[in-house]
Amino acid sequence: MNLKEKILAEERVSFDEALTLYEMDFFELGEIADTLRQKRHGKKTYFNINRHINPTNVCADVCKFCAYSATRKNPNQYTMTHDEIMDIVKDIDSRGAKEVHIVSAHNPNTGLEWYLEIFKKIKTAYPHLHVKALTAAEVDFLSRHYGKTYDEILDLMVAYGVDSMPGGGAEIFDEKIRDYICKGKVTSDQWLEIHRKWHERGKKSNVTMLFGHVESRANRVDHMMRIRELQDKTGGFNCFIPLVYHTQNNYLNIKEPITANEILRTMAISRIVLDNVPHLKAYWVTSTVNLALVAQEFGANDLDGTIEKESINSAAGAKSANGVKLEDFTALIKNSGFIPVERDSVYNEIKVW
Ligand code: V47
Repeated sequence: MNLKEKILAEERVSFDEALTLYEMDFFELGEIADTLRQKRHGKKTYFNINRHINPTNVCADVCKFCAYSATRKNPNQYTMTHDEIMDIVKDIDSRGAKEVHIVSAHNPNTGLEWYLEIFKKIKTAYPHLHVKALTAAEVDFLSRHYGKTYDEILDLMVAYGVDSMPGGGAEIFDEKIRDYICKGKVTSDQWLEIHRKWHERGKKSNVTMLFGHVESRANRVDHMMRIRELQDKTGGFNCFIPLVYHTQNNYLNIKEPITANEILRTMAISRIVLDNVPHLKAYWVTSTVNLALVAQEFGANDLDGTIEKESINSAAGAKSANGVKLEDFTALIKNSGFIPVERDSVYNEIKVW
């Protein structure tokens, strides 16, 4: 059996095999990933009506790739009050949002309650809204800063109403690359440990990979392998999200952005390697809407959502600051030959548009 036949027979690929997929004919690779996608999801492309809120950009950590943190190239510090956050939530709830995705920088000045109380306030006023909040990087920061164990922070998250964890902060698991791009932040083992513990609480999460900077193809495949290994044990990851690195306003100083060809290959390979993670998200914020639409034919079955406002990636040059209108989003998916299916945060289908 050659590698293509092996994948189509749904046999698992090794690290070396996954790496050789980067050398495969571009369209053949896309076709294999598309076949696997269609076996699981047909022509359905999932999205949700969501809003990202980034309540503070004041950060105790220093990641070279980040343009959002106020302590680096962005001198404009801000920290929202809970009332300001609740005003945003009120507005999006009135317009049909189902999920609020809350991720902050690592602000040492707010107190732990500022981070947690907001979830209780949202769940009390809007119990039907799904709160996706606190990356493993934030969990690690809060644990270090407030002298609590990961278990204690995760239990507090459950108690205060966090429904699921986003996949941010994973970056690239390879320790050497990680040391170079985000030294001092949550380590790879700690990131995976936090998600394992979250899954052990019966909760779901996502997992990202930041690529297109200084990492190699082997580093990407290694990242996927570590996810696959944990997923075999817990089954708690809903979705894998490869985030395309944006080059502006940060200290990595990458002159040549990654090519569309390499992005699509990486999407396709993640569909093949991550045979135990059901959903693959083409996060249009980092890939552009156009490429995300093409990625639907390279294994992706989820386009995130309307987002409305986004601060982290747009600070680094992504054209995502104001989201996409729902009518435009669904029309784009339809016109590209796929079926737009609105989902909730844990992939129950809400409406076929
Ligand atoms: O972890 C930071 C990335 C992430 C840059 O779980 C950058 O559903 C590109 O994790 N270029 C935050 N990316 C966003 C995130 C996310 C987004 C959408 C959905 C979900 C989910 C999670 O943004 C960070 C970091 O990897 N990031 N700087 C940059 N210059």
